Amino acid sequence: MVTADNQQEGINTLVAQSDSDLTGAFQALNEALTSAGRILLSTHENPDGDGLGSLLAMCEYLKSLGKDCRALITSPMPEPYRFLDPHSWVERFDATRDEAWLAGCDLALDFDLADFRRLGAVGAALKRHAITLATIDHHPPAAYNHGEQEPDYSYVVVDSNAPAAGLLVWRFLKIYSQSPLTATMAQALYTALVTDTGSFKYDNTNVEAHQMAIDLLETGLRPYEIHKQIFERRSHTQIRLLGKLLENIEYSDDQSIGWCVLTAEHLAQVGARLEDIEGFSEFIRAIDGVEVAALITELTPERTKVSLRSKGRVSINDVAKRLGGGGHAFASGIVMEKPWRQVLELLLPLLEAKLAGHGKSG
Ligand SMILES: [Mn+2]
Repeated sequence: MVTADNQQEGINTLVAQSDSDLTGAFQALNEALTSAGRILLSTHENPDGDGLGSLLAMCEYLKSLGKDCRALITSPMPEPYRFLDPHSWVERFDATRDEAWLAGCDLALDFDLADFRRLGAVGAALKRHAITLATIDHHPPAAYNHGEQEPDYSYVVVDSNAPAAGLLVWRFLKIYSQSPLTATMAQALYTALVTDTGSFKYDNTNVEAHQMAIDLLETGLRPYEIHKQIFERRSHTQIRLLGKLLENIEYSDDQSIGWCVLTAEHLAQVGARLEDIEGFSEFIRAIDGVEVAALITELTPERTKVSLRSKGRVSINDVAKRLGGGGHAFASGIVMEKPWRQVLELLLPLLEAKLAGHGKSG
């Protein structure tokens, strides 16, 4: 159901709840984009294929409409996704250079965000200048961390059944774009889709994911060319880090929980960076008998990142939320301001309790 709260206080908020009828929300967003002159696009810190693919497809569309549109993110552009951005539209936000431009925006549209804090410096600047906010997302509302600092969104397009935010962008473009998808748009959207569905493997893969794939392939897109760019570019550093992971996987007594701690020292020993860890938590989940996988990464002595993955018997985003994070039912994350040992002590009992409540064997 689409509910419109736009009668209240002049706020035009449209929220779709757990189904895919986004007609009203899309329409409101389309009107906002059409009337805006200057539009900022962004996505979360450490952006992934979904955030960047969604953003770049929309960026190309808006530029084709003649909009003064820029893509500013709080993190550097990750190397594996540079091929999506032949014109280098994605820029790392630089307050000195960009704040004056940002202050003149009519609208800021973010993708795949879930938590406003994940906009980093871009979000802080948007708040300073009270820019009108819009989001296209597929995180379940329960995963949202509405801190006190969370600003009001004027346009909300959220469908938690969508396997990727990019699927919502694809739907939007199929309705409103007057021209067919270009090769670069199709490539960006396909990347969003394959990264968030684990190449059509994960539980979120549905009929529409495949319908979208058909539509994108009909533009002439070559899936393997994209697959190679994203999934077959493991660096030697990454393989050495994978070695560290394999040496350090631990299990609960019944082996239903598998976890690994990668410390700053492990990373330093092989010369790896944090982005080299991408995909490792799925690797632990793939082990026979493991129901829940946790990858604990030491960011600093006082800051720890946790990636949680579930095989589907139990959801883990409630555990993530209890510790201050969030995400999808079977793929969630947390960044905690604690040393990794403390994080592990808090996390493991919560996961054990979760699995105990669902029967550990069978
Ligand atoms: Mn996503």
